[in-house]
Amino acid sequence: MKKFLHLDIDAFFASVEQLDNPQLRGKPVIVGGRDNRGVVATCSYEARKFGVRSAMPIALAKKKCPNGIYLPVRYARYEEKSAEIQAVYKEYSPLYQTVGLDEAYLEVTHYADAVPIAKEIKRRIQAECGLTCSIGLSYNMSLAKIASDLKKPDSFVIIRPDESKEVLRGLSIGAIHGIGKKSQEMLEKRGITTVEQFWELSLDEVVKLFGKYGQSLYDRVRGVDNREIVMDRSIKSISRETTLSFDLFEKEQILQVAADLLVELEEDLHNQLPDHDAQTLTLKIKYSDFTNRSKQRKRQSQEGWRGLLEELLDEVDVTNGVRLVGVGFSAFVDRNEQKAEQVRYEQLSLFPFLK
Ligand code: TTP
Ligand code: MG
Repeated sequence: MKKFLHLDIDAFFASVEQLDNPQLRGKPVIVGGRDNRGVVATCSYEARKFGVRSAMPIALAKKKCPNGIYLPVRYARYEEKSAEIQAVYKEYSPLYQTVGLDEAYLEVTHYADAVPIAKEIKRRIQAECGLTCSIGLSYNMSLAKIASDLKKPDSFVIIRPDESKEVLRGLSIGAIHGIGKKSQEMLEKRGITTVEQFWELSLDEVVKLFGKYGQSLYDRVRGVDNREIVMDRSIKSISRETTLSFDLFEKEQILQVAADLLVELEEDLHNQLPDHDAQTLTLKIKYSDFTNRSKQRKRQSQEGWRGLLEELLDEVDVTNGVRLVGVGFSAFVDRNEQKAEQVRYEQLSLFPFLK
């Protein structure tokens, strides 16, 4: 039987704000939209007591919680924290799947006892990142997620095989991943609000209601989920650019700017995708007439980025003046996977000698 952890940071954006500004701790903090427009991205648990929720219009939140502290979203900061959190849990398993900025699944079957591992990850995220999280541990991904949600915030819940049926029986249907708001409303019209009521539907009925997702939902409400971890491939490219304070006409000067950006970009790559190498470099130029040009090339195995950057720049005309320079990386490859391939290949090529 496999083992999975699901980890979810508590009130993520709001917790980061409370971490960065101690005066906000213990207070109702609402992060989202500017002024009275827009919606709540999230809010601290203190604000949830007033009935404030994610996706609620800010204007309504202000009615429910007039003394709340309303803050704008600082996405770049949350990404930074997200990278810190990932760096911690990735140490524990090569099989992880990140979901958004603050959630992840980890397969931990290789540990004889995954309980101390879960506790250690939780403790380290608190100590090293300053954030609390909720962790669920179970024998499939769906149940691990249900477990992490069950006693949020700052919780650790295990659902063992002989417990899953009773846990599921007590849930409302919205707790099942894959049953969103619309599906909930549709089911409610049929008088179904709990998992226990959902159990009464036949497979045919569920497939009629949910089409191609029917089978997996039918299984999930019964604690069956055969999904495997899908390694994260969500970041397709990263880039850095800068608008110059005056137009540049000299390649040498433009190269200097681009080379400085390249150094920052390499740092970004290291922070955001610590286990990955980029294969492709892009150079982006915006001319003084605001037209854009970009050039992209794959790096030869051990060629330096700087040399490739010069090559790309050599191929663009700058005589009309350049107002913006950008560089980007794409086509990422996982270094560990490359190593694994190599090992596998070496083992294969050894094979004839073993015969
Ligand atoms: P969630 O994990 O759903 O929410 P949360 O971490 O704020 O609270 P908790 O897990 O304790 O219930 O989402 C993670 C972040 O994603 C959240 O901090 C803000 C953002 N988000 C939105 O921007 N809009 C939304 O509708 C939701 C649900 C989340
Ligand atoms: Mg969360």
